[in-house]
Amino acid sequence: MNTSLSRGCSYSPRESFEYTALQFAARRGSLEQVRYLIESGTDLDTGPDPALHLALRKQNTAIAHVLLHAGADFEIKDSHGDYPIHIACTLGLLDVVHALCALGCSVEVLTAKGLSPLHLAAKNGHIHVVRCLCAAGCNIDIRNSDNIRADITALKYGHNDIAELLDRLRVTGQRDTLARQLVPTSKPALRLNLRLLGHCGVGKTSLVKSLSAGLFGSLFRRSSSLQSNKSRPSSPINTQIEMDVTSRQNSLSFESSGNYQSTNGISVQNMDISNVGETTVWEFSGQENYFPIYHHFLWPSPHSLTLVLFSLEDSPSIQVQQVCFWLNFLLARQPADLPSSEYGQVMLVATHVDLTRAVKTQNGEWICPDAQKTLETVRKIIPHVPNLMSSVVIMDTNVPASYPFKQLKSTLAELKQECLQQTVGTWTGLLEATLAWLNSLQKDYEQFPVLSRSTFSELLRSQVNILASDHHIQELLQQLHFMGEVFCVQDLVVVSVSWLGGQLLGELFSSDFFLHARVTGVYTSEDFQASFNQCDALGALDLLEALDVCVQCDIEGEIEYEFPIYNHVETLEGLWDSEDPRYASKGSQYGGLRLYTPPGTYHQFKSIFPHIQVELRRAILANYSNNDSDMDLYQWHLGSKLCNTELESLITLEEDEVALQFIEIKIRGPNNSSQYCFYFLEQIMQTINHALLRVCPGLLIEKHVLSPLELKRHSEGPFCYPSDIITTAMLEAESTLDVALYNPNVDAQETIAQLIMFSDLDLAGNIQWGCALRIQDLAPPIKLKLCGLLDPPERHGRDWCLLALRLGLCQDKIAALDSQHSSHTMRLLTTADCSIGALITSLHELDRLDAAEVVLRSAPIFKIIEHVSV
Ligand SMILES: Nc1nc2c(ncn2[C@@H]2O[C@H](COP(=O)(O)OP(=O)(O)O)[C@@H](O)[C@H]2O)c(=O)[nH]1
Ligand SMILES: [Mg+2]
Repeated sequence: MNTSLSRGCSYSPRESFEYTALQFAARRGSLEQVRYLIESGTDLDTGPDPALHLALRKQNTAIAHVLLHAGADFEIKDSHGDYPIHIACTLGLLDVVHALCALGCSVEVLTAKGLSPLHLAAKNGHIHVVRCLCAAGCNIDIRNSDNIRADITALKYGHNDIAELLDRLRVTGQRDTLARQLVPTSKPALRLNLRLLGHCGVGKTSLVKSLSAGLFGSLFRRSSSLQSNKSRPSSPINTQIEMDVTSRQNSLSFESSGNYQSTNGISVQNMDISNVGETTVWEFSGQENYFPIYHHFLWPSPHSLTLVLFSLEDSPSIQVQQVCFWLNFLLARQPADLPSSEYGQVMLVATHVDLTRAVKTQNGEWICPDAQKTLETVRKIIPHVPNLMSSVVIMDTNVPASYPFKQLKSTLAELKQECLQQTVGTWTGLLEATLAWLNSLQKDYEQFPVLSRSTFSELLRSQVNILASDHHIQELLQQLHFMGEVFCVQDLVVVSVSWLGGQLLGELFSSDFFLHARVTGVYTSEDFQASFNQCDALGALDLLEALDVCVQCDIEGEIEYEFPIYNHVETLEGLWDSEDPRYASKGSQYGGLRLYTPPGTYHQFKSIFPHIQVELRRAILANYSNNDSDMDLYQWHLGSKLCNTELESLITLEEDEVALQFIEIKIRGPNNSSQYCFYFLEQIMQTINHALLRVCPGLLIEKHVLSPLELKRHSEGPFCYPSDIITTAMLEAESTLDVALYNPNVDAQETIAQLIMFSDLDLAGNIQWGCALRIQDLAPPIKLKLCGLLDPPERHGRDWCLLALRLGLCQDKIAALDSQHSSHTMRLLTTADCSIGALITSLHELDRLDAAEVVLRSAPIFKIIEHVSV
């Protein structure tokens, strides 16, 4: 350090010329340098103004933390006579005050001017700091050298809230009790979540009722159920039907016929199950209308048991289809890259066994090999469901206290035992007090149990614990959310989850409401109030917007809400006019994609498409606010048309002959618009991906490419190149740009440049082809699927281990992948340094065509390396 230079430019020589390098760095805010100096063993506390004090005066809190962590002395004064706690309290540096208190710093020392930390915080209006000091046990009656208490100081400076806080603590004498509430105890805060999924009529509600019924109730339940059996909507008893997956491939009917009362929305109940304890039970209706909101409630939780119910009255193929649907649905809604311990358990439950020819053993266990067979078939089709239990519970859901219910309860009890350890030390008195308080809060907000986070905090502080910091409250809300006691979304806290799932969403997504909803799906708040008068419309609309169900649009000064789920406007003719002169010339551009879910997964897009429409609308609104008002979006039932000056695109949800759903995206532009088209398509894909990530981060998506030649000719049913064909061809070609694929519809070849780049070879420089990308670029769901295939030992040893050898990993590295706690394949895929092309080749060489196909179908075809905005 050039001392003469710093002396020359320093305005107060007393403060600078004797500084060490650490003091300079701390003052200037060079975190890296501070770290380096600490590592090199420099003295931390050189005075008279130590580095810690200097960093704090400049509010360089990150540096202050590093210094404290490194052991800087926090009980020394600087040249002004201040301790670090004084500076932090004056400036309101809550994190630092917190850290100092945690380190046991004395909080009652006076400054040279005779002020205590509490006085400094009170004088400067830092209520968060005041709370922190009080929680840390600081004497609230402490007086300054003029014999004045801090609450009086606060009043003098106009900080009435602080004065009130201190006053209340003093008057009630509860300070110590409240402070103790904030400290975690050694108790676990564990509430299991039991989730029930399954088609309508499989017995979810009955199971929940039986679970909660006592012995007396159970006798009554049996007799009531006997009368209702005949009304169950189902196919005839026929377990003899052959597994016929082709003819009834997609007979996944979500109808709830029959005259039993199907559950609306999500029914949420808190139950105290014997031998298990408090459990939140979530029944998800099997009615399709409700599926678009389930992702909000199916987050991965290690403390959950998810039951997938199916009825043994249905044919085996229907059983398998339904179970596969629900497992895929669940997998799609959870991020795919968590350690398996984060997902909770999944178990199949076969119901209606009393209506089959199955028999019971002496202890009441049903013997029904068909149920186990369903599970085995499902495991073959979806081998990558984390924590899917290897046995099925077989039951008559209407007989509580029977053997299968004991089985279910003991599974829950075991899960609880496993989770206890992880949650030990998370219970606080604050949580306990809040749980007790929630009842009265729900009563106060009975009409509309939704609060903003700030109102919740305010009430909690005034009615439960005035010392709770923002951080305490945030943590508390998270705990309550995972327990199912409240539901937090964005800035809102719903304090009655059963109201949210049953009354609000149950009603608004019911088929009855759909039937009478506005065809356009567009409501003003008055319209909405008129069709839904159970609660305040504006409040409900805010909540629905936070749940991504609707988008608020400002149409020339009038506020309207667009609900794509209600939109039942039919497709207009002429939306994609083949005669439009702009797109009829020889040089006009056409291109498009189809998004599929992998073979064997059905019906996954329907509940997601409205979210894509919400996201498209938001993208347009964002563009409007950027003054780029050339964008236009028109939406109808399961379709959207997005236009950008000269370009047009059509985004629709379609179904093919075998009822396979896919999303189709078509783009067109006039002469010389290839680059624009390419980036426009990319932009739309980003918007769609955004919705997909939000709703179903675990869904595996395949991108197939539509024939540009046929799109341009407006052929009916243009040829669509499957992604695996494209990737295989790219892998085999000398150079990717040489790839040309055969289109049987027109008996001609189309080149990769035509398929991907709107024939513009200049774009090649902005693209990196899929096979050359690293395996880390594979989406998490692909990796999870590969884990399902490659983790289990294989007869000829062709598993993750041989793959690792092929990919060139040395013995040491392979040994390092071996761990009991997570998937070997996942570790291999996150650590190995190889390209996607090399992975496919290795899998082929190993003769693991199953795994190779997964990668071929779902790996990205290309990635853009240079973004251009259009
Ligand atoms: N015989 C018999 N009937 C059942 C069983 N489970 C449900 N049911 C009947 O099937 C109908 C639909 O049941 P419910 O629990 O409401 O189905 P959910 O739509 O899955 O909630 C009701 O009439 C039930 O009594 C079962 O295991 N055996
Ligand atoms: Mg039900």
